[in-house]
Order: sequence, then structure tokens, then C-alpha cells
Amino acid sequence: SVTPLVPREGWHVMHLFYHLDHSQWSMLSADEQRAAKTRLSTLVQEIRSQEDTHLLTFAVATPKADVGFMLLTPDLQQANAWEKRLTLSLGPDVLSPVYSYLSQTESSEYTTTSEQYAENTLKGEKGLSEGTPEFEAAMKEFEERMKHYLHHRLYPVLPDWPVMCFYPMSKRRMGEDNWYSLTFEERKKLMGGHARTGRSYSGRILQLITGSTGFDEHEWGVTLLAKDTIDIKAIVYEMRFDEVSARYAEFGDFYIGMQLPLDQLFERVCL
Ligand code: 76R
Repeated sequence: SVTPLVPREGWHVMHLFYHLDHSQWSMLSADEQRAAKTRLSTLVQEIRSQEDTHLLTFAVATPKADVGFMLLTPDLQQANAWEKRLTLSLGPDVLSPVYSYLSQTESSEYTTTSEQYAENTLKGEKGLSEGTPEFEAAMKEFEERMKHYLHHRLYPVLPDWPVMCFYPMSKRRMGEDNWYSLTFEERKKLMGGHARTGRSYSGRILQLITGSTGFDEHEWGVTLLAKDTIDIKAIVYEMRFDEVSARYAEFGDFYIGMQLPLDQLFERVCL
């Protein structure tokens, strides 16, 4: 068997979008169609039963695509094998790939550190002194929250919220607006404004930023889950005003999917 390709930390992530060819599908007999749907359902179950592996299934809102999958798993060899089988599962040429994106979960270099939180928020904003019970309790709470957050970024478990928005993005490298020639302090300060906007959507938007430098056309994949489509529109709009996005962000195509269980997904795409 093949040696697994597992990163030192984090998981591989594939976003896969397909068109469904109804003329190919209609060439299958009723028995073949039933067998094809069973093949895909069994494969989805097999993938979901693996440790540290998640597979989300979507109906895509417009003819940009018909169905979408988001696969999160450590081993790229395994992810690649599953991707090929997913593509073929309904029969040759029934699903044709229209867009895909490869990335990895990652922690961010701009994450708020305990020292920053202690200095800026607790001593600065809240006026607490080090060593007092309030200060120690607030630090403990911060460290718990961050441990959870950092773990989530590398090893996410995504909720079954109905709306999924995916788009790739990069930071601009053009003339005066070159993100990569800013100092770390400048970038960190700009990212601080971004995080404040982001945190105001807590409970309404679940965001997963996955890195794709060297893997795909852009530098990150942005996956947003929501319960209400208006929150997707609102956060993406509001972030356009943050300097990091206003000045430095470049975006690829946007996909809106609806998370559906497989039987409802079959019905949705008229299989
Ligand atoms: O608090 C912290 O320390 C983490 C804060 C944080 C980081 C480091 C954060 C918070 N993000 C970070 C990194 Mn984000 N994010 C996006 C987009 O459309 C656009 O304009 C941008 C697309 C959205 C919608 C979003 C949402 N973020 C990043 C990075 C990596 C930068 C790098 O490493 O160089 C990108 C590309 C990016 C883009 N961000 C949040 C959100 C939300 C909702 C949050 C709050 C999360 C929470 O606290 O629950």
C-alpha cells in the first residue's frame, strides 16, 4: 500500500464542485441508477467513518455547479483516492468537475498571544493589575478559549448549518500595495482590525481559513457557514471596508451551497 502523506500538523482540505450531466444519467437503466446512488451513499458513509475525516455535501445554488463536496482529512493520498471515486461514483461522465480547490488547515501567525492579551486588553483596556484574582481568572479564561480556537483551526469539526459560502482569496502584491513587503507589526495591526469585525459575527458565521500557497491559484480558501444567507452577504460586505480587505484582498469565484443530506441532495438535483 501507499505511504500516507500526512502533514506535520493540520489536515488536507478539498473543495470539489461538479456539474451533473442528465443526458449521461438518462442512459443508465433504473437498476443502474439505483446502484449508482447506492455506490455514492456507501462511499460517503465509508469516508465519514474514518478517523479525523469530515465530508460535507452541498447543493449549489446556481448553475455554476450542481453538487459540491468539502473533504477534510489528514492523508493527501487518501483524499486523492476518494476524490477520484467520488467523481466516478454515479457512473462515467455523470459528475464532471467544474471547480476544485486544494488547501490545508493552518494556525495563523497573527493569533493574539497571551502576552498581548495581558498587556493590551487586561492591563490596557480593563485596567487590571497582574497578580490580582480578576487578572488571573481572565487570563485562564483567555487561554482556555484560545486553546479551543487554535485546535479548531487545525482540526475543525464543522456544524451542519445550511448555508456554505466558499471563495478563494489572496493578499495583493502590486506596487505600493504589497502585503508581503509590510513588516510583521504592520500586518499584525491590520489583522487586529479584521479579527474585531470577524468576532462581531460570533454565533452567526463559522469561518474556516485554509492555506493554499503553493497548492492552488490563490493563497487561502475561505469557507463560511451560516444559518441565514444575509449573514454571508453582511460579513463579506463589512470586511471589504477593513483595510486588510479594502487595500490588500483579491478574490476568486464565489460559490453558495446548501448543506443537504445525500437523499435530499439526490432529489434536489433530480436524480
Ligand atoms: O482572534 C484571533 O486571534 C484570530 C483572528 C483571525 C485571524 C488571524 C480571524 C478572525 N481571521 C484571521 C485570519 Mn479571518 N476571515 C477572512 C475572510 O472577504 C474578506 O474580506 C475576507 C475573508 C472572512 C470572511 C473572515 C472571517 N482571515 C484570516 C486570514 C489569514 C491571514 C494570514 O494568515 O495572512 C484570512 C485570509 C482571513 C480572511 N475572521 C475572523 C473571520 C471571522 C468571522 C473571524 C472571527 C472568528 C472568531 O473569533 O470566531
